[in-house]
Amino acid sequence: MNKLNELFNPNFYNKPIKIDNFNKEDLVNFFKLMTKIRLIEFHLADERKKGTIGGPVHLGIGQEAIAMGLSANLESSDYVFGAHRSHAHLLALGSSVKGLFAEILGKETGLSKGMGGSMHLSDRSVGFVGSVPIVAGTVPLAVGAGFAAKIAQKGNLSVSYLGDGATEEGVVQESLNLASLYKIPVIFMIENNLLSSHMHLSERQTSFDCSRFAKTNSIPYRMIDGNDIIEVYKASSCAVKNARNGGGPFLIEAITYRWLGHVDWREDVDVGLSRSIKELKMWKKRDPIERLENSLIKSGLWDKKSTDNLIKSIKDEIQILWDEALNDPYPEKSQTLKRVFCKK
Ligand SMILES: Cc1ncc(C[n+]2csc(CCOP(=O)(O)OP(=O)(O)O)c2C)c(N)n1
Repeated sequence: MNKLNELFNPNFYNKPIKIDNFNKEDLVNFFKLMTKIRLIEFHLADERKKGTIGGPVHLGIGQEAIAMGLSANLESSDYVFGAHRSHAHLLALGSSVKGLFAEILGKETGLSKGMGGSMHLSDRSVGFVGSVPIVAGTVPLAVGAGFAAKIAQKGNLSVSYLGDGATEEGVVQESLNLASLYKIPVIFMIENNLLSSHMHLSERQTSFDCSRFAKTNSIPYRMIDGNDIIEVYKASSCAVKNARNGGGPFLIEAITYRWLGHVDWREDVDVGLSRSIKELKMWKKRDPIERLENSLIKSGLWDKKSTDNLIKSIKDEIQILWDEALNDPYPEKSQTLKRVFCKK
């Protein structure tokens, strides 16, 4: 079996990851933040199920290593663009958990002042320009921001997170072409989780490999196991150096799998042709967080008791911030005209 096929096979890449020669303190911090992001998303899943959250939430549980590994290489002066499933993209940059909670609840104290909900997030203080639900809608915006960064010559770059489904939009091909032609410092991070809503990649494309679009546009690329934080970190570091040194765009295709279905708390194992509970269970063995935890424990840097304590303290913090957000006020209705409708 070649590497490409292996990467899509849930039976491979489930062992502890290789952490030798990597900064141990960073690894523990990665583990802590990824665990926090996951618990936050599980909390949101529960609250959505209970009905406390009114709007839809698209959760990326299982994909945490991608945002973590890339964000650890970025500066707050960079321009990061997400999509409809962007809680991790935002949180891995160090954004406010309370701000996210309040936004999802539609509160005045939310990151977008309660006007956006889960799919319209923005926090410029950490470099997160924004996310929108229109699939691939942010890809050309990231290219534009990268172009502006190139002209400004301050060494900044932009990031475009997109899914395998988004690569089916024509605007992605136009964006790749333009980025390559003008050597724009933009990193295209494809989170290839094999699914677009409920449809498997094999029903939508002639190949599993989305990085072929980089090849046809002469863009350097890496195709990696997206559930291995070290692989993501290294590929991202290479892409970031390339962009900051004037090398232009870089595409990373990170193979992963989401544990929950397209939207909200359900697993969607009973819909779609290719997602079964059996397949989901196999992919869970490739859990990016557990694989890192096992490596840390094996190296004597961590132990199970510390994980238990960590989970408890994160859950307590989540509850406090959630309760605070629940008690915050809703924006005045009149604010919609000021904040959503733009009149010149
Ligand atoms: C232009 C557009 N077409 C269709 C949709 C409906 N839609 C929302 S998410 C989604 C699937 C996107 O799949 P992918 O890019 O692989 O990301 P994933 O959801 O797997 O993270 C679709 C088709 C949309 N929001 N925008």
